[in-house]
Formats: sequence, structure tokens, C-alpha cells
Amino acid sequence: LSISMIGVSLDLGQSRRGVDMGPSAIRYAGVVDRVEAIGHQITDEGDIHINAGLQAENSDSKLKNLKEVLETNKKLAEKVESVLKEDKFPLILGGDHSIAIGTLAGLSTKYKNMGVIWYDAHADLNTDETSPSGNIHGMPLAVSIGRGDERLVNLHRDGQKIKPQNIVIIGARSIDSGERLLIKELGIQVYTMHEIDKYGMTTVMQKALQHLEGNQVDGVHLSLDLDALDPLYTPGVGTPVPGGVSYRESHLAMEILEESGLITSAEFVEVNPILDERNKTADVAVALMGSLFGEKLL
Ligand code: DIR
Ligand code: MN
Ligand code: MN
Ligand code: MN
Repeated sequence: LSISMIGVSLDLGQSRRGVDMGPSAIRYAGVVDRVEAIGHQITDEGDIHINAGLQAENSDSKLKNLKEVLETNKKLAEKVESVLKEDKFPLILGGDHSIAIGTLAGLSTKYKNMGVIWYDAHADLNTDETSPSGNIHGMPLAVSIGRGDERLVNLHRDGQKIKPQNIVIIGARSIDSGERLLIKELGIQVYTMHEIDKYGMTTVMQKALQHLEGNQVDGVHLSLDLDALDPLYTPGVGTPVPGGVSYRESHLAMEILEESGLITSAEFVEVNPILDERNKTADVAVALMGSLFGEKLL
């Protein structure tokens, strides 16, 4: 593969500062060497920044820091689009999960029927109306299917970027009431911790991929929120939820994705070095990238 790595230094999509340093933490954990050792080419495109200072203006409590989140995501969507034009594999490092709005907007310029694997403790399907927090990192999937504030929905290109039937959420264990309604209304595929416990990760991943292949997707994006894993393994996240996916199960999931040959882009988000223990969470992110990009023991 020829990979282009884009860091997004944004922490204003949620309320715990420091996740803007996620890309640095992941670089420090050795992402470039790890991916090159597998035999891929990787170009570090540097970070997308925002001139917000420490105190962003908190104008709208229903959409916290909307202006900064919009600005950053516009830049990201442009960047992703240009990386795709060079036929490179986009690898995005967060930053909080609101950056998926820009990632998916950029990807939607090339992929018209793209599948999305959303590996997360949360569903990220809130709108400005249903959000209990006002944090935009809880909204990117809703925004990308065309629900919520129109300034977010129409970012980079007008309207829906991905189809609800092309989404598979894996690892969910914290879903808000408005999100539950939207999941039911649209029939979005969700494999919660219950299904992972009951059927095992192999079955869950096979079902997820079969579903996307059945929809004849033209690409598959992996959006991996490190809070999908149990906080035991990834303590450096802003909204940890106990009872998560294990380290081994997550490696297995990445290996199954790699074996499928279907993944066309990926993002790793919500690494917050301020909340972390000796960069443990960034280390896990890089280890999982190893599996996703085809690292083999023998
Ligand atoms: C919660 C938390 N559902 C919200 N969302 C998170 O604020 O909308 N997503 N942490 O990853
Ligand atoms: Mn998330
Ligand atoms: Mn999450
Ligand atoms: Mn592995």
C-alpha cells in the first residue's frame, strides 16, 4: 500500500482537553516504522491545526465549538479528497471523533456506496436535538447520513455522505435514547458487546463484512474510536465505558479486516495523552494498525 497519514489536532468536539495531542502520541508510538516494517510506503502529511487557543468560545450549548469543528473538518475533507486523487490510502489520526465528519465527506467524493465499520463504545448518532452533551464527537454518524445541523450535514458537499444501510457499529455499550430511535428507524446494523460475547468476534466480523459485501459497497472505511476497547487496555480516552472489547479481540478484528482486503481507508481517534498511562493507548492504536496493515508473526 501507499499510505498518506493525516493528523488532526482537534479536541473541541468534546469537553476533555488534550485529545488534540493524539496524533503526536501516535507518531511517538512509532506508527511510521511499524507500517514501513510491514513493507508499505507511508507519507506523513503532518497535522491539520485550528487557531483556537486554549479557550474556544462556547457560543452554542447544543453544538459546542461549532465554528472550530466546522473549520477543521472542512480542511480535513479537502485533504482527504486530494490524497484520494493521488491514489493513496488515507490514514487519519485524531483528534476527537468529530473529525469523522470531514473524513467521510472527503471519502464521499470518490466512494458513492461506501461501507463504514464504526468500532466504538458509542453509536455517535446524536443530533443537535437529541445530544445530551452538545459534544459534536457524539454526532458524526448522524451528520454523515444527513441528520442534524445543516452546517455540519452540508460540509464539503451537500447532503448525505454515506447510506445508513452501509454502516456497521461494533462494540457499542453506551447508546442514548435518541440514538436508539434512529437505529430502529433506519435499521442500522449494531453489534453490541452482547453479540461479541455471545457469538465471538470472528462471527461478528464475518457477519459485518458479509452485510457490506451484500450491499456491493465500493470501499470500506474503518473508523476506530479507542474507547471501543476496555479502559483496561486504552485508559487514555475522554469517555471510557467499562465492559469493552479486549486487546486480543481487537487484534483479531483488525486481522479479519485485513484478510478481507476490503478496507480502503482508516482513522484512529480519541487518543488523549493527558489522560493516558505512559502512552499506553497510542501504543495500542499503533499495534492495531500493525494488524490492520498485515503484520505477520511468521
Ligand atoms: C455521548 C458520548 N453519546 C454523547 N459519545 C461519545 O455525548 O453524545 N462518543 N463519547 O464516542
Ligand atoms: Mn466515537
Ligand atoms: Mn466512543
Ligand atoms: Mn496481530
